[in-house]
Amino acid sequence: MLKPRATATRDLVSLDGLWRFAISTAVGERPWTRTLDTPLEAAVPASYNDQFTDSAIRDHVGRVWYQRTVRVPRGWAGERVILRVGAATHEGRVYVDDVLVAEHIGGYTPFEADITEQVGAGGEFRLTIGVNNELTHTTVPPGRITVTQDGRRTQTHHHDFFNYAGLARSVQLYSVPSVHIEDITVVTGLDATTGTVAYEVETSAAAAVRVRVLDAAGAEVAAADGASGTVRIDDVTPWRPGAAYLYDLVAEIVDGDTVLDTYTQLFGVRTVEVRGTRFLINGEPFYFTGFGKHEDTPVRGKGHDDAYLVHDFQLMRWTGANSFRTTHYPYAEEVLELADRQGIVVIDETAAVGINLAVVGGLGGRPHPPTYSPDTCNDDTRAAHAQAIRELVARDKNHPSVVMWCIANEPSTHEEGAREYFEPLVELTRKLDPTRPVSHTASLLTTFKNDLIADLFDVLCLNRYYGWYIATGDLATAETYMEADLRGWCEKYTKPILITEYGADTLPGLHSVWDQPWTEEYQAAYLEANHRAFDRCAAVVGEQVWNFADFQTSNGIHRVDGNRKGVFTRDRRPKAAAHTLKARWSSLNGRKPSSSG
Ligand code: BDP
Repeated sequence: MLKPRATATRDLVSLDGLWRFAISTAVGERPWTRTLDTPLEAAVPASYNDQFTDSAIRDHVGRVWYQRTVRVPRGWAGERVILRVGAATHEGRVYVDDVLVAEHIGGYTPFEADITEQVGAGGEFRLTIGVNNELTHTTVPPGRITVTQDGRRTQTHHHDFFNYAGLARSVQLYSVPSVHIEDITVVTGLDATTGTVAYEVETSAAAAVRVRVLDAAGAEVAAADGASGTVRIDDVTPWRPGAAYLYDLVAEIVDGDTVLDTYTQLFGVRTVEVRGTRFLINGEPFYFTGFGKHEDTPVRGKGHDDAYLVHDFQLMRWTGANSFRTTHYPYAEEVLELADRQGIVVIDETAAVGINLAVVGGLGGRPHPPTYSPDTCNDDTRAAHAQAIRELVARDKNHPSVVMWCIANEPSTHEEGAREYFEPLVELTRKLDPTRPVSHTASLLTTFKNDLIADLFDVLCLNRYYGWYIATGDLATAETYMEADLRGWCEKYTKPILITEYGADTLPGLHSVWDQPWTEEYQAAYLEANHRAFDRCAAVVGEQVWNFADFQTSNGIHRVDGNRKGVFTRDRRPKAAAHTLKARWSSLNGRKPSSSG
C-alpha cells in the first residue's frame, strides 16, 4: 500500500486540524446525516481521551464521532479522489455526506476509500468518521467489555498501556489519474559491490510502465521498462545501520512520451539474514541496542507528533541506541520513514498484544480460562490477527529500516492450542515476505521447558524481568536467573537470542545507597546486572530496554501515574539509567561487547 505523496501527477491535501467531536451517547441516531450537534471540537491527529476534562469522554467505551467539511480542490476534475485515514483506533466507519464509503477494523493501519463518485471537483462535502474503541475476544488486541453495577460499560484487556483511541494519525485527501500506480514492491540484494533491485509495479489497468533508479544525488544509476523485473546498481552504496543511504525508484505509467502517472518509492539496498545464532545485516553480525517504545505523549495520547519523533530519535542516538521495536502495534509511517533516513533498525510489530489469559493466573500459575478456545482466542481472532499481519506487511514492506516482523507480544505459548494458532500465522508472514525473519516475544511465563512454538520462529525474543517482577531488589540472584534462563534456550536451540524487554520502574528523583527498587540507582544497577548476564551468552544478539520513556497505563495498583520503566520520563528527561546505557552503547556501534562468552 503506497503512502500518499504529491507528485507531478498527484495532489495531496491534509485534513488535519480541529474536527467537530462527540461521543455516541451525546448525539442521536445516524449522526452522519447532519451537522453534528456538539459544542466540542477535537484535534486530529491525536487520541481524543486526554484532550477533554470530562471522564465520561476519557473512559467512554464505544463509538465517537468526528466531523468536518471538506472542499475538493477545483483542479481535480477527471481525477480519482481518494480519502485516506492513517489510523482509526480500533475500528472506523467513514461517511461522505450520507453515504458509507469505508469500514475498517484494526486500530493502527491505514485504510482508504475511492470517493470519486460521491464528490465533485470544487465541491464541498460533509465528512464524518465514527471511531469505535471496543476490544473483544475476536479483535487484535483482544479485550473484554463488562458492565458495572451502576450500568457503565468498562473495557479490560491484557496489556498495561492506556487504551487511547480516535484519529491518532493524519486524514488526507489525494488525487490520482484514472490509470494509476496502485502498489510498488522492492526487494534488494547485494552481490559484492553490485546491488540488485527486484521491483514490481501494480497498476489500476493494463499500462506501459518504466522505472528509473536515482542515487541520493539524483543521478540515474539504473532503468528498465516493464511492470516488474530486476535492475542492477554498480558500485552500490548499501543501507547500513547508522549509515543510511536511500535510492529513489521512480515508477511511471507512460503512453508514448506522455507520463500518465508517476510515483517515487524510496528504498535502501540491504540484506537481512539469520545464520546459526547470528543476525546478519549485509552479511555482517549486528548487535541490537535500543528500546521498546510507545506512541505516547501528554495530551496527544497516541497522536503522531513530528516534534516528539525528531526528539525521540535524537535521544535514542544520544544513548547509542541503534534500534527499537514498535511495541505493541504498527507506528505511524512517518516514524519508519525517519528510521529509513537515519539508519535506525526497526522490529515491526503487529497489534497482537495480550493473546494470553495465563497472565490472569500470574507468575504463580493460578487457574485461568484457556487462552485458545471457542469462547476466548478462536478462529475469528486468528482471522483478525492474519489480517493485521497482511496490512502490516503491505504497508511496511519497502522500509529498509524494518529488519524483522514481530507478529505477537507475549502470547501464551505453553497452552494447548498455541501451536495450532501460530503455525498458520508464521506461514502467512513468510509467504507475504520471504525476505525478513519472523519473531514473537516470549513473556516470563514462557520458559525453554514449557514453550510449544519457538521452533517456528527465526529469532528467540525474550522479555525478562529478573530483578523486578522476580527476585525483586536482589540483583545478585536476578543475574544468575537471567544467565540460567539464557543457557536453557541456548542448549535447546541454535537461534539468535534477542532480549526484547528488561526494565525496572523508577521514580525520577528517588535515590538510595542500597539496592532499592524504584530508585534511579536501582534502575541503573538492574540494567548492569542484566548486561553482565547477556555478555556471558554468545547467542545474545541484542538488548532492548523496556521502555524508552514512561507511558500512560490503565489504572492499577502497581502503576503510579503510568508505567515508570522509562529510561526517560514521559516529558523526555533522562533518568540516571540513560547515562548508564549511553556509556555502554556508545562504544558498541552495532557490535557485540567484546567480553562476550
Ligand atoms: C511486559 C509487556 C509490556 C509491559 C511490561 C511491564 O510486554 O507491555 O509494559 O511487561 O510490566 O510483559 O512493564
